[in-house]
Amino acid sequence: MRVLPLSLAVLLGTACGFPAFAHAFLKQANPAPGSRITSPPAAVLLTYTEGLEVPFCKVTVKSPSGIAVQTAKPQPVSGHADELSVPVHITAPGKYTVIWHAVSVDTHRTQGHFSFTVSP
Ligand SMILES: [Cu+2]
Repeated sequence: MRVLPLSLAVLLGTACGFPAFAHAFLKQANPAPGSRITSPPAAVLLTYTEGLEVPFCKVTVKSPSGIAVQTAKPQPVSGHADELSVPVHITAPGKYTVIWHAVSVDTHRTQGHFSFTVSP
C-alpha cells in the first residue's frame, strides 16, 4: 500500500522530464543558422518548438569583434507564441553569432547559439 503513492510521485515527477515536447528548442531561425546572406537583416527571428515566455527570454547578437548589435529585448511576434524577434543594427559584413536563452511556457529554460554571415 505504500508503494502506490511513491510510484505515483515518481510518475508525476518525471512527467515533464521528457524534453521532446516540454522544452523550447530552436526549430528555425531567420537568418538561418550557418547561412550566408548578402544584406544585413533588420531583425533576427527565432522559432521554437514550444510557446515562449518572451519577457524572460534573452538574446544577444554579437558582431565579428564581439560587440552586441541587438537594439532591444526580444519582442513577441503577434499570433506566434513560439516565436520571438530581436531587432539588430548591423552595418558591417562578417560572421555574427546569436546567443539565445529561452524560457518556455512551462518555465523550463533552454539555451543555444548559432552564427550567420553577412557577405555583400
Ligand atoms: Cu519543459
